[in-house]
Amino acid sequence: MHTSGKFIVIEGLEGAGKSTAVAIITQAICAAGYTVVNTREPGGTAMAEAIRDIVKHDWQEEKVTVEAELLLMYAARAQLVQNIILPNLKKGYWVLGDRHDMSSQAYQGGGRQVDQNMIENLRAITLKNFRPDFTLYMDVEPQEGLKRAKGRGELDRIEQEDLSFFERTRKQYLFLAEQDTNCVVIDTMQSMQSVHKDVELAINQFLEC
Ligand code: Z5A
Repeated sequence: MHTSGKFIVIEGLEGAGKSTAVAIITQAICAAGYTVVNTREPGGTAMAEAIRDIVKHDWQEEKVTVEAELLLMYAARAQLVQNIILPNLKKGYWVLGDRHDMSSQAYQGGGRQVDQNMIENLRAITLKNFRPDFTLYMDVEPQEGLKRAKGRGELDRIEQEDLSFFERTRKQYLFLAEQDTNCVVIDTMQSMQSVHKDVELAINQFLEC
């Protein structure tokens, strides 16, 4: 499918500061004269939001299997890409995603240690060759990210995983970011002010290209 808008994605562990980065980038893209459509994953359509509730929910005695979690992430993504992302890109709008496929590769591939071939097959079915034009990976040490997330209130099912899960997820994120020439890593262990500056610099450099 031919698209004329750009697809930008913010990635990172919980508490990395994605929400703030989304606000800064939205403002920068609007200032450059483009219309921005914001999405989040899992979620962003009525059905995908229902899936979000399911995956974030704690089912107590019923164990959520690694396979069910993985398939639900891709089901939500299929709904969002086909109903929202691609049609808006085709109209020439820019789409700013709070998480996308890199999350599945990092959380399910790294954290849950799902076989890479299984993820590749689901990617091929769901996304074909569709990829973000630009990704900002907000890097945070898991302990610090979880501390920030806890400061905001109750932790959901995935956030309750042990530290080693988030360490594997971060390691995979860093590996993926290094392989991706369209990805910039932002160090979010700095002050909020320095993080803001780095995010602004990264988006402005992309806008100038
Ligand atoms: N998931 C998955 O497993 N597979 C997939 O394919 C996809 C997702 C798509 C979605 O949860 C969950 O689904 C997520 C991954 C999984 N689960 N986990 N665990 P979500 O969307 O509800 O949660 P999130 O994406 O992790 O959002 P978050 O916790 O809100 O993170 P954030 O947006 O990066 O954080 P924030 O709200 O911007 O900042 C958190 C707090 O930290 C806030 O009070 C800030 O003021 C503070 N903060 C931020 N930056 C700083 C700095 N630099 N210094 C000090 N304090 C700071």
